[in-house]
Amino acid sequence: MTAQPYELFYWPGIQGRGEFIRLPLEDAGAAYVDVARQPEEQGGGVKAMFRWMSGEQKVDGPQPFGPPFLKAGDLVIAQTANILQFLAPRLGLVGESEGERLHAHQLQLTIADFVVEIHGTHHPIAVSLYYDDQKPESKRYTGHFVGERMPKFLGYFEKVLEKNGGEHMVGRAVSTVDLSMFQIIAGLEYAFPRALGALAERIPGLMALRDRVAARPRLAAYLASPRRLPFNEHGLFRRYPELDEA
Ligand SMILES: N[C@@H](CCC(=O)N[C@@H](CS)C(=O)NCC(=O)O)C(=O)O
Repeated sequence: MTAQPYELFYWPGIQGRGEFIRLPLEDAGAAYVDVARQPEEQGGGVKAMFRWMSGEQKVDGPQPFGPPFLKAGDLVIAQTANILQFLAPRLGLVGESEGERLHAHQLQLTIADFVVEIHGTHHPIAVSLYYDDQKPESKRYTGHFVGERMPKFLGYFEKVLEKNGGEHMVGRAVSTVDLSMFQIIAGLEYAFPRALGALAERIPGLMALRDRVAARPRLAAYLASPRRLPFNEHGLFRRYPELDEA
């Protein structure tokens, strides 16, 4: 653990990829500041985040391309899976062995692949365009996502969980991967209630894992607090009913 609080940099109004970092920090009761959600007068806001991304703030190493990124002491690191690989051993959220840590990272990278495809459901053509400007393409993309890719990814994660004994995605105790799986299921349930409902009986292990993670005392308190931003139509998981019918 660093002596100073961790500083998390992420867009202030959405859960997005930042949530995959908030969850382990909250679960471990770690001291952290969600910098862009702090007032500008206190060194917060989006401007503070951009100073690091533009290189205006000197970084010992590459400046982050995009959020989330984490400052731990003098170290500034980006990429969700990379940040989790750094945090997990420090927060007691991965086992000791090299194999287990590599497998946790492997799963985290697969989750990152899935996240890109989830984002594509509302932005299949260009990140720079609004959803309203790519609605027909979103509907077509989401038909394939819901019919093929979502069952393929979730079926894979279900098998991984089952093969590992059904309690945890990796190792013998809760890890950052379990927390990320919670977020994936919670997000898909928000965005695609019909499609996830139809799949639920094929992924009983993941549904139960979601409930166990949500019941962890520090996470339950976090989820009920104003620190947990509600899902909305600006983030990664968006509820557009017309897409859930795709
Ligand atoms: N692979 C990166 C993706 C980071 C990313 O796409 N961040 C988004 C917010 S969730 C962003 O604002 N990116 C800036 C951009 O793509 O221009 C990760 O997993 O952290």
